[in-house]
Amino acid sequence: MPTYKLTYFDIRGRGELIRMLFVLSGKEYEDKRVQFADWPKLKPTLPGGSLPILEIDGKVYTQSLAIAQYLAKEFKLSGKTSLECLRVDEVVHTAEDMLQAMAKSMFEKDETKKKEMIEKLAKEDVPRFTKIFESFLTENKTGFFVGNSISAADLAVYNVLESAITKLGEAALKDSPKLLENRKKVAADSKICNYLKKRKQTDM
Ligand SMILES: N[C@@H](CCC(=O)N[C@@H](CS)C(=O)NCC(=O)O)C(=O)O
Repeated sequence: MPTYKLTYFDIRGRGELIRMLFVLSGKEYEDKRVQFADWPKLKPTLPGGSLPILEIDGKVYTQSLAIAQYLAKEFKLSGKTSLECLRVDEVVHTAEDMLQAMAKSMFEKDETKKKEMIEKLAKEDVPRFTKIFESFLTENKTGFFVGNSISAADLAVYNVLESAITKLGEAALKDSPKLLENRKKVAADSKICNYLKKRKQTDM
C-alpha cells in the first residue's frame, strides 16, 4: 500500500473531495492542514504554488481534480465502465464549476458588491447547478449519480452543496428533492457518517 499525504488549507474547499475519497475507501492518509499564516512561506516551495498537493510515497502531485480522479480509480469509486467514468468526471467537473461560482463572493471585500453577488448566487447560480444535478439523478434513477452506489460524483456534489447550504441555508435545496435524497444516502454510509460527525466546521 502506498503512503499518502494530503496537504491543504484548514477548510473543505478543493481538499475535501480528496479527503472524502480516503474516508469512503477506508484507506489511511495523512491530512496535513496548513494555516493561512504559514502559507506565504510554503507557497514558493511548491511545484504549482498552490494547494492541494498529494504526496504518494513521497512524490508530489498537484491539481485537485486529477488527484481525485486518480484516487477514485484506485479505490474503485470512478465508475465501472468508460461511460460511467465519463459521467462521474462530468459531475465532478460540474461541481468544480459550481465551487468556482461560489468562491467569487467569498473574496469580495466591498460589502455592497458582496451582498449583490450572494443574491445572484441564491437566485441564479445555485439554482442553475442544482437543476443540472437533479437532471443527472432523474436520469440514473437509483438515487446515486452513477450506478447504484456512492462514487466520486456523489462526494463532489455533497461537498459543494455543503458550501451552498452554509452560505444560503437549507433553502438552497428547497426545489431539489432528489439532491436531498442523494445527500441522505451519502451521509448514511457509516464511514462518511462518522467522518461528518467529527470533522471541523468551516465556512467553505
Ligand atoms: N486547479 C487547481 C487550483 C488550485 C488552487 O487555486 N488552490 C487554491 C486553494 S483552493 C490556492 O492554493 N490558493 C492560494 C494561492 O494560490 O496562493 C486545483 O484544482 O488544484
